[in-house]
Amino acid sequence: MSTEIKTTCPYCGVGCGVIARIDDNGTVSVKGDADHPANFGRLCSKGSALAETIDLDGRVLHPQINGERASWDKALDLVASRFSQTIAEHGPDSVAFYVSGQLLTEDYYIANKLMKGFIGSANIDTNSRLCMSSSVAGHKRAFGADTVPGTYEDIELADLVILTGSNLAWCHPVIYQRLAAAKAARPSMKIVVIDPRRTMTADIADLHLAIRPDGDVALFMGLLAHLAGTAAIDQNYIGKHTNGFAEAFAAASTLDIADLMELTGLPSMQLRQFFRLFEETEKVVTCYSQGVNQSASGTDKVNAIVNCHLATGRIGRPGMGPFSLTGQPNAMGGREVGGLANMLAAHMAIENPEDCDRVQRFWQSPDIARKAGLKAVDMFRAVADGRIKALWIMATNPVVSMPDADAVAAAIAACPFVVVSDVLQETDTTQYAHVLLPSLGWGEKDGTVTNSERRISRQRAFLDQPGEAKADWWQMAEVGRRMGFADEFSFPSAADVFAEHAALSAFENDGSRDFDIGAHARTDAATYDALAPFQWPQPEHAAAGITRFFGEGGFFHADRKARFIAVEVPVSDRTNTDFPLTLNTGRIRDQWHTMTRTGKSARLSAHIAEPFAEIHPRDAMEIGVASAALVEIESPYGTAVVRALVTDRQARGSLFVPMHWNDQFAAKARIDAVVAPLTDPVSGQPASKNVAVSARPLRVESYGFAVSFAKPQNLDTVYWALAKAIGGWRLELAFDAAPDSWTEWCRVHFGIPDHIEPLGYADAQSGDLRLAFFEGDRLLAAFFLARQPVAVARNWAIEQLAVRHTELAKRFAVVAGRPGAGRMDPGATVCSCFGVGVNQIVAAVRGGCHSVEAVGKDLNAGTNCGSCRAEIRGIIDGCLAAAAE
Ligand SMILES: Nc1nc2c(c(=O)[nH]1)N[C@H]1C(S)=C(S)[C@@H](COP(=O)(O)OP(=O)(O)OC[C@H]3O[C@@H](n4cnc5c(=O)[nH]c(N)nc54)[C@H](O)[C@@H]3O)O[C@H]1N2
Ligand SMILES: Nc1nc2c(c(=O)[nH]1)N[C@H]1C(S)=C(S)[C@@H](COP(=O)(O)OP(=O)(O)OC[C@H]3O[C@@H](n4cnc5c(=O)[nH]c(N)nc54)[C@H](O)[C@@H]3O)O[C@H]1N2
Ligand code: SF4
Ligand SMILES: [Mo]
Repeated sequence: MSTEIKTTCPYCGVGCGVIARIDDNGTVSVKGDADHPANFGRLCSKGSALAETIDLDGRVLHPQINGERASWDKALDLVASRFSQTIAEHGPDSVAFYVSGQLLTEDYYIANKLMKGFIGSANIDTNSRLCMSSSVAGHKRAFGADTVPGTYEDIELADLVILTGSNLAWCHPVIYQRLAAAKAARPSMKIVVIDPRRTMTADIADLHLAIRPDGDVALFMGLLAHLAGTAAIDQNYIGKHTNGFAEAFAAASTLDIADLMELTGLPSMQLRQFFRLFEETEKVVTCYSQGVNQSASGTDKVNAIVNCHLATGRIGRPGMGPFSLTGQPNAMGGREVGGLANMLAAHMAIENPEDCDRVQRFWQSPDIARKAGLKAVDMFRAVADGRIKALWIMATNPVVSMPDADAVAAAIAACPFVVVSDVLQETDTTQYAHVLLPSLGWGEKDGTVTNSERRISRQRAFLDQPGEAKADWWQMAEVGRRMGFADEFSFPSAADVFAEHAALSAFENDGSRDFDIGAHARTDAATYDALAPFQWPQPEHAAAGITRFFGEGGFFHADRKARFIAVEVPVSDRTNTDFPLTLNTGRIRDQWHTMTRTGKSARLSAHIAEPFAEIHPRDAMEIGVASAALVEIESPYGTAVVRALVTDRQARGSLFVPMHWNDQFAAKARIDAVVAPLTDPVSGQPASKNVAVSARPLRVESYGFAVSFAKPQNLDTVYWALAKAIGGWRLELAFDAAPDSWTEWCRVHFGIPDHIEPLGYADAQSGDLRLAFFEGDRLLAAFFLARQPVAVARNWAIEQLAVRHTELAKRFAVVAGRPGAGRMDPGATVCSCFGVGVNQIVAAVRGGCHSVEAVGKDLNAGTNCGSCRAEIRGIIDGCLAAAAE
């Protein structure tokens, strides 16, 4: 017997349906939900590994005050009284909430209601400021509301899909799979990828435009000017449904082809090819993500794109439209409840007094915020300079993810009262909490999320609630009650919160507000339980179905027309030659943000196990960093140390570093410590993709690699990076001086008992040293040291943690650091579902498997979630090209 529960993946904004299956013995496994309209059964590597991340290791299970266990009553009373007291003494703007697009809609609704309606301040902002706020601002300028017009189906129906500032293959893998399948079925479909880097996504592109950082506004201005002179322009749509075309066109036509080449860094041939493709293809969808949003010109980028769709009337019809891909599972739900400091609730505007009155009437609240609160970067500045004296951080890890992260850490450390609600005991942020509240995590909590295509799905609990952990909405509601608003925050369950949220969306809504889910205003426990995924809008009495906006106009400005925005080319402020390089930051396939969940999975950690900087071969040569050496990256704000990954996928003059690593997993790889707190002037979103930095090699005396059964403790070397491995941990190291005894060093950090003597090998001349500690036939730790980056077969070494070493010869093989005869080193993991390494794939290709399918037949690689198929194709192409030379 087993139970199956339908729920939604807690990672990216694709919002895939997941079926969790619990066996009688309590074992949980997950698979894709074939009935869910976002994924139709597909999952990516992260979704497939969900069951590996739900253990209670490292969880916070009881409330704590100053590090001491406390009861919920005591903790909540303290939070309520400190917030009330601070407000009484210093006014409502002296407190703040910093929340997250990973909260469920119900959590988010309560947080926003408490701050805006009852505390009476708009000082609630969210990590969506770092993620979606430029899209929100761009939508509001163009459409009069924060509306995503299209659906995922449009991406499949299009004849041209433009992906700009999106690494879809790694960040929205199931949309990528849907796109790849559509193209395979209909090869005439064209894909254009616009990204300074040649990413895995670029591998399915017919055209890759390696644009200069922040060249996007110019590119789409050029496109608008080009379209204006062609039959693609839709005068009828422009005339009937829009304003401001003449001004936008005039602004766009100031650039000639030479300007465009200069500003975008693209050859004229490619520019013309791109312009012509857009001109000649009616069904075009432009998907964009953080390469667009996270920029000092992010809002203008959004509007430059939207302008081209409005000018051609290619919006809101099947296969057509601009498409902002949301990052977090509930980025959209957060926008619906008004979780940003400059929004109100249910897509109503904080700057509109009628909206404020309406929300206040609905909430029957004593007060309502009537002006925007502080946006994330400004909020933490206000914490730093003492204007904000009480702060509640929920479901986000700002010490890792905020720009100028060291200053953010210092601000939080100095704040008189800090509450953190998280699922983990130890994160870079929880260490600063005066009150740490244990939250329920995925699988334990109930609520809803909205994905990129406006589809609302249930997350359902299928696990027992661990320890004393409680839902985030409950924590906030309890504090609201204790601050004196008992009636307004008495919600028996998440279903009641959802029903109130739905009712507010329909309240006095005559169709002038896009967000209306009035059909669900009477949701009760039973209907909530059974709620099937649905797309909004769904006003009362409206039937569920595929929904699109704006095909026939109907925008949300007062005149019901859209606005063209006359964007201008951003001025570059790169004058400081001390920081000549551009730092671009982003994501890798198998880690999620600050690694608090994906970092628990050995399988996911095997894909890329340490922080790195992609660097162009010529830049590497000029700076003097060899491949696999360590590189130190510096800006006026901070420094980071990561591994150099020399590759011509990276453009000259830029570095790419992932945002994931933090102080729990590496010595000094919080890249946001280096990122400047520069923001887009309209949206306030940080420009995390174009940061002026310098880079230099980090000179070290020796490099190390280790595998250890026990988690390595108290690491303090110039460089270390820790990752979970099957059977234990793997550790990359570098030393700037040798300790007195390497054996002792290993004992201390790997927890090796004194009675165990290592098997060892040392070569004083080369500096090579290897130590292996066995307890009986089991390997406890193996340590490899060299003057150059250590060349040991990593995955093979990790496997030694799990096998029995009964023969002495096998133990010596560990010291030798390489497999014995007849045993291949699998190499770095490419397919995390089946644990297939690069060396195995290369061998299969040499053995005659010349397609992704053939490799799949031979090794299973790429046949489950498919997230690695682009990489497998790359390996095949690389091998075949090498063979042809
Ligand atoms: N595996 C994984 N998936 C995730 C996440 C994760 O942590 N891990 N996080 C989720 C979240 S919250 C988000 S917001 C999304 C983000 O999803 P994406 O936006 O696709 O991911 P990023 O890697 O941040 O950035 C995308 C690309 O923008 C490019 N870029 C940089 N500068 C420019 C520029 O000036 N112009 C253009 N056109 N492109 C540029 C970068 O080179 C990068 O390849 O991913 C979601 N999915
Ligand atoms: N340099 C650079 N910086 C970036 C970005 C970038 O591309 N480059 N991207 C930005 C973007 S788009 C985003 S979205 C942010 C993401 O950055 P964060 O939001 O800081 O990243 P997460 O690791 O997702 O943090 C979520 C936290 O909530 C906890 N958590 C998990 N589930 C729950 C729950 O149910 N309840 C509670 N209370 N806590 C929970 C996790 O343990 C973790 O500590 O980073 C931003 N920062
Ligand atoms: S694409 Fe992957 S991470 Fe995103 S929702 Fe689907 S399974 Fe989860
Ligand atoms: Mo994000």
